[in-house]
Amino acid sequence: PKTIHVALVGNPNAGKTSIFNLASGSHEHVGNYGGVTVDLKEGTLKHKGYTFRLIDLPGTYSLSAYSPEELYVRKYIFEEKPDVIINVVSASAVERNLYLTTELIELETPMVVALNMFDELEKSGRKFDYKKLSAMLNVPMIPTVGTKGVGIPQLLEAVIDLHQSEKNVPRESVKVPYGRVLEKSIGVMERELQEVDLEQLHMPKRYTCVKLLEGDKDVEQAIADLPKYAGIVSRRDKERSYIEKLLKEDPESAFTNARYGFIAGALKETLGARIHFSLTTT
Ligand code: GDP
Ligand code: K
Ligand code: MG
Repeated sequence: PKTIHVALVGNPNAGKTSIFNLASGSHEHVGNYGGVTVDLKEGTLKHKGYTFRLIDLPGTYSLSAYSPEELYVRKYIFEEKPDVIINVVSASAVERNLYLTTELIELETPMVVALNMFDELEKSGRKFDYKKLSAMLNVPMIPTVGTKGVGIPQLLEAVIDLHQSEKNVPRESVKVPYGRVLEKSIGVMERELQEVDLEQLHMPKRYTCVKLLEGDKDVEQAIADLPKYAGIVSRRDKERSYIEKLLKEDPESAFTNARYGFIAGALKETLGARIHFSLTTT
C-alpha cells in the first residue's frame, strides 16, 4: 500500500488546520508530553493513488525547548519519523514564519513548504519570488489558500514527488550558515560526536551540535547515557564561553540572530517591500 505519513508543522494561525480539514474522515485526539496535553489531529486522505496519513501537530514558533508544544513537535518528528513534513507558512507574515523553517531544515526530514495565505500576500501587492527562495533553501514551495483549497492538489503532488525522489537520491539539506565563530564551534562538537551513534537517538548530527551549543537541556538529557557524555558536555561548555567571549552575546541569542540574519538576507533578494498607501487631502 502506498501510504505517505505527513506531519503538518507551522506557527499558530498559519492555516495548518484549514489545510488538514480538507482531509476527510479526520478524527481528533490528544497527545501527551511530560504530563502536559497538546492538541493533535490525525486523518487520512487519498490522492493520485496514494493514501496520506496526515497529522496536524500543535502550532509552534520555534523548536527550542521552552514549551510542551515545541518539545512535542521535536519528539514526534524524531520518534514517529514522518516521511514528509509540510511546513505551513503564512505568506503574509513570511519574515516571522520562516524562523521555524530554518530550524525544521536541520531535522533533515524531507520537507515541502505550503505558502499559505497567498491571497493575503497578493492583496498586499508585495512581489514575492518564492521560486527563487525555494531554490535558495532547496525546499519545494507551493502557494496555497487553505480556506478555499487553492493549491492543495499541487501541494500533495509536491509531497509525492519529494517522497519518490528521496527514496532514490536523498537530498543534501541546505545548511543554515551561522557565521565563522558559531560554525567553528559546530565543527568542534561534530568531531566530539564523531563516534557517537546518533541514529539510535534519531537525531541528526548538526542539529544535535547546534542544540547542545544553544544550551538545550532536552537534547543534553537525550545524550546523558552516552559513555562520552561528560567529555561532550565539558567541551560544549568551553565552546559556549568561547562564543560568548568573541561575539559578546549568549550563544542562544547568537544562533537566533544568525537564523534571522539568514532569513533577512534571503528575503532581501526575493520579497518586495510592503506598499504603503497614503491618502492625502489637499
Ligand atoms: P492553524 O492555527 O495553523 O491551525 O490555523 P487555522 O487553520 O486555524 O487558520 C487560522 C485562521 O486563518 C482561520 O481563521 C482560517 O480561516 C484562516 N485561514 C487559513 N488559511 C487561510 C488562507 O489561505 N487565506 C486566508 N485569507 N485565511 C486563511
Ligand atoms: K488557530
Ligand atoms: Mg490548528
